Amino acid sequence: MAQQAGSHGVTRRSALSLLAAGGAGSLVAPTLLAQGAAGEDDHVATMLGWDQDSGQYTLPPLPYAFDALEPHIDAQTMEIHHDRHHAGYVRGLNRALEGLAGLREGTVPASEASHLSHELSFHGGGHVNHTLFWLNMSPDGGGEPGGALGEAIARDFGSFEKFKGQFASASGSVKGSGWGYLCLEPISQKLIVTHMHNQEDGLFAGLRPLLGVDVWEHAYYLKYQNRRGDYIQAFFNVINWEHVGKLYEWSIG
Ligand code: MN3
Repeated sequence: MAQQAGSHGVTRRSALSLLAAGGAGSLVAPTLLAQGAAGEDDHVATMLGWDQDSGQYTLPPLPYAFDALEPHIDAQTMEIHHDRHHAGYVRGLNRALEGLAGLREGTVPASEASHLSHELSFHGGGHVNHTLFWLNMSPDGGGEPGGALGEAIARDFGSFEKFKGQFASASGSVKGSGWGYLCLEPISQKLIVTHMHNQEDGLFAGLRPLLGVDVWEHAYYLKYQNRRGDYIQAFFNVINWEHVGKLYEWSIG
């Protein structure tokens, strides 16, 4: 497994490089940074696999075994999804950052700027989305959230069941590849459910993502084939509400 975050004092800067990516990087990173603001910057870098020595992002280890979410999410899907797909986003992110550095230094032609910006947004989004996704799940997950998040869901959706229906519907109706998301809208301080396409678009700036479900086919096809709805229902059995609740509390600050 790749090494984890090294030296101290760079974590905010490294997370901010994702912020600069735009797209989902600009959505998930503030939620992670909210924790940094509480004085735990090192943890932010660890979560995102920042390695100061190499100056690159590394693939954060899965916080549980590949088969830990069986029977809801199968081990083979988890292994391919984490070790190949997520690893590919990390490689793409590092490649884009390297290319952009070359652009600044004049070793990469200016005509590459648009392509590199898209690559940074796409792969940076992929990296932060998946980092959050693994933490959104747990072998001890499922059930319903308590605490402040449980109260906010009841307040903003009417009930947990109504939230669940909206989340399943938003996630199930992504056309092509994308994500379903439960977010905090920071101006009104209300929870909303929405979805985004691919790794980056579809959410307006400032939303704080709390819970995401990956509905790219690679996330479920081996076990569920075309039955995306069954996969989404199974996802509810592994949601780590404790972690989602912490993100909510950091986000409302
Ligand atoms: Mn995925």
